[in-house]
Amino acid sequence: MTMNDATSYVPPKVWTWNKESGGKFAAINRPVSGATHDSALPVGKHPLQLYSLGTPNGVKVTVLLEELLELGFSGAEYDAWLVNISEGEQFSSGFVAVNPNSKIPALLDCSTAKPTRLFESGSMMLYLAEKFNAFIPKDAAKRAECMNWLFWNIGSAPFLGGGFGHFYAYAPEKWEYPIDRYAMEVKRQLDVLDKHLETNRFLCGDEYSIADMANMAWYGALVMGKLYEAGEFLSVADYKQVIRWTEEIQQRPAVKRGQRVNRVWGAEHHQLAERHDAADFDKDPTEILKQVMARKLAQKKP
Ligand SMILES: N[C@@H](CCC(=O)N[C@@H](CS)C(=O)NCC(=O)O)C(=O)O
Repeated sequence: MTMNDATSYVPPKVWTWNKESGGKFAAINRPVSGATHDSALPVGKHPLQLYSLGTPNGVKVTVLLEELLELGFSGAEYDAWLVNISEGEQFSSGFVAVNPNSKIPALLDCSTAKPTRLFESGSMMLYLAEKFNAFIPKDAAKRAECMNWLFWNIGSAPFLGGGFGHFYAYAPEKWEYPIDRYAMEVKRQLDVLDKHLETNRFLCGDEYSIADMANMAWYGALVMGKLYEAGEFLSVADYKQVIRWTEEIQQRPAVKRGQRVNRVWGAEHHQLAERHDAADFDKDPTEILKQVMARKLAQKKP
């Protein structure tokens, strides 16, 4: 049966895992959690150890870390280790100990008496913003608004990524029903942002905050045509305020740097497989990727 016979599919009484679902991530999808293999995570010299990949959820955190460093917080120095999710590296015993949910990003704060583990990008952003008291409004009403837009992002982006992106770009076939359903929802979300940004420079007024960083990683990338090659399909040019907001934030040096970290696809000068030092941004990205791959290969050898 091809999936376009979907109308003839009758779900069994009890779902069982008897075949791969197909599509880009089928080989790593499992209906159970936990580690698939024993492997410790590498630990570098900095207070913060990030295990991630340059997807929108990863970029939220690397942009925030680069913004904190730009403000001069040396406690935000970090090692960003590459986690190759299509190779199943998020299922190593070391990774699962930091994030039992096996998804990037995962973060360890080694500056606390006992290292503090963090999973979920929103949790990390709030933790870091509170730790350094930066990029989060001090005024209670504005802070509440910042939380509104941060949590809006955590709730909404899965419809963009797991819903629209999955069916438009990654599913083994194109099906009209899910593409229609999620295109409608994503356009509605863009409209929510667009209307709010008509009267607000940033998501919580004049203050650039973690709410902007979280949403930029998803909706900014989308309107720049950098997600799922869906700019034209979703008529992103219609969302003029989202574009105005994106263009302003994209000028920030920390945003430019943060978007490169743990990115191993696209134009070479936009990549940086791992970041262990501020000077890494000036190094040859191909050379860094080669070194990272060689280390991973050596680790796998018995
Ligand atoms: N709600 C999570 C979502 C994280 C997430 O979905 N990460 C994806 C990459 S963007 C992942 O690691 N996928 C690997 C997998 O599903 O096995 C967060 O915001 O941190």
